Amino acid sequence: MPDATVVLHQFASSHYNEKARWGLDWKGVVHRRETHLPGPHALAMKRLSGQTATPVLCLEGAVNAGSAAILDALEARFPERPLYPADPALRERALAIQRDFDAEVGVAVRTAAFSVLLEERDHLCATFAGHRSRPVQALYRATFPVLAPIIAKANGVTGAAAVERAFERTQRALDFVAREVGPSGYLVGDAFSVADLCCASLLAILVDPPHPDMSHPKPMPARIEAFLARFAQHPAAAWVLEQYARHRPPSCAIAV
Ligand SMILES: N[C@@H](CCC(=O)N[C@@H](CS)C(=O)NCC(=O)O)C(=O)O
Repeated sequence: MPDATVVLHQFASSHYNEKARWGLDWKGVVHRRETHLPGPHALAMKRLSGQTATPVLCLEGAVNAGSAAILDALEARFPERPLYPADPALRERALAIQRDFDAEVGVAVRTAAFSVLLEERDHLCATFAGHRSRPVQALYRATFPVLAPIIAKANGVTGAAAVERAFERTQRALDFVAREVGPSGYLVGDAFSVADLCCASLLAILVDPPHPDMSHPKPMPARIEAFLARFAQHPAAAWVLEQYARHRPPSCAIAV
């Protein structure tokens, strides 16, 4: 696949963006990544796609906004290594799981994670701006007193009750995965599908998988270690790590 025709506009780390990266890498699609800084990204995304959220995938002239739309476009254009089950009932089940996780779980996990990340601004800056030059990182870090309340609001960190609800929803999502994974080790049918990719991506921030696209910058502050420790013993955490070990390919992104 020629490189210049596939460009992923993304945030570093970021679990919805991880869904798109995993889809591209699963399909073996060579692509370029434009990594935006949260905050300054908004204008560029709005111009490109008419909305501000990442991920956005430019694929052979078409602009696809949102992780589910991106996986759908990839599945249509690159049917090899299918992510959608062939059986219509299984496919509907897999897509329904994706819809629920996209709508609720990704949002809740993000609120839970940001409630801690906002207390660790150097770590937050390293996570989202670590790929930038030192002066840009310093500038980004310097804007945090202004940006922090905006980031908090945008990520649902609006008070103790909201954060508690987010942790509860996160816990229920982990319980769902532990309950639903069948004897095959997969959520739907007996093969890796969009359901597994979606759930593993959106829960990855809870387990720090050893993949360069998602692992926390090291060393991790004690508060981040404590956040991860909350989930470490859950069977779904082991399942997420297993999906990464067995089904998360190395990046197909080309350096520019
Ligand atoms: N439902 C969307 C959610 C995307 C989303 O919430 N993206 C976040 C990063 S995790 C974002 O770009 N937020 C900034 C914004 O919306 O301007 C998807 O599945 O892609």
